[in-house]
Amino acid sequence: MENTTPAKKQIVFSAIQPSGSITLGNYLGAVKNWVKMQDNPEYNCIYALADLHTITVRQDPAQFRKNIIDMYASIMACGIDVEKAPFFIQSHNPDHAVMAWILDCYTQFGELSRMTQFKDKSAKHADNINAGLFTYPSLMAGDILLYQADKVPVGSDQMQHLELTRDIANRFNGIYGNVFKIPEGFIPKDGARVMSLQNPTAKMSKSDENANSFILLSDDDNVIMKKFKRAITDSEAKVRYAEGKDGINNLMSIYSAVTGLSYEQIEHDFDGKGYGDFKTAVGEAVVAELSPIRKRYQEYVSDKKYIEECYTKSVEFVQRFSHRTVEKAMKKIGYILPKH
Ligand code: ATP
Ligand code: LTN
Repeated sequence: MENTTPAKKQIVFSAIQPSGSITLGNYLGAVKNWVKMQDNPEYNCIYALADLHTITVRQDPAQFRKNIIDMYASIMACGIDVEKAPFFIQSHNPDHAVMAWILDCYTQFGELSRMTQFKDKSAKHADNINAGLFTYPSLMAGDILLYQADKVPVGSDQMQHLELTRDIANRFNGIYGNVFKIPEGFIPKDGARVMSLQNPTAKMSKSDENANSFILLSDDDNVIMKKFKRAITDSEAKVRYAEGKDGINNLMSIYSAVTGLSYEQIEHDFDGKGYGDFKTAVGEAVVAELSPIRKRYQEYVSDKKYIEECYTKSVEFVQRFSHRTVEKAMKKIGYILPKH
């Protein structure tokens, strides 16, 4: 792995939960940027599968195991190359659990109570509002702070967690001196919040009950085209970006994120055409982007040995950075460390 000089380059860290298949929202909001940043020589990137976070919602063991491998293979298929950016499994590095506990003790009950993801998920899983669901943000803060990350590419729904991460880090630094780098979010211009195709005022989410509301990376070309054709729009029948046209705005934002075309260009190209033509164009652009990923996924997922090699090598690489931060924080707090 090349990135052995983290001091000079900016450090990028991000993670995704293995809670099911990747949606177009996850891809455009986060993973597409992971790949871009990995290929940019200004950055040293570290990525993780946040499987410790996932058990805040009860998981079936066999399905969970499968999701971890599937998600790992899917992210690799999106273009992550562990030779450029280590991609490890969070539970393989115990420093995350240690740092989460430490940060729990520097995070206030009131702060955690205000997190919208906590409120949403407790409403959705009212029979299992466990302590982990509540302290989820300090585990996430630990993920980021352990690697002294400068930038964190995420979708806009994670900004609140990122703000809390900054507050916790500033609080800790305020007491003990400069222990943690203060990270910044990195939100894409288009695709930061991909909306449901069936209810464009709500976020596209893989846990939505209506399968027509989301696109999965595993959907085949026909399914993708069908889902776009059924997407909810308005009655104006004019392709333009405007307040109140949530369905069309969402489709334009997806189209722009995938093709790189500006809204003006899209409006110009579809001037005089109806929504049917536009939906077909969006569907085709998404198919062109996702179908090579689906093919690569098939190759990776059937090569368990290669995947194993990638995550093992990755965790070995990142641990020396995370361990340095844990020891630094522990010493500042007053802990006595073993002699090595
Ligand atoms: P769930 O639906 O189970 O709550 P999720 O689809 O929100 O999960 P996460 O694993 O929580 O997925 O998120 C992974 C990354 O994808 C995060 O960076 C998040 O901000 C981003 N993301 C999730 N949904 C969207 C979306 N609709 N648009 C843009 N980015 C998104
Ligand atoms: N909470 C994030 C996943 C996540 C994460 C992180 C993202 C866990 N740890 C660290 C960025 C940095 C989510 O996507 N729901």
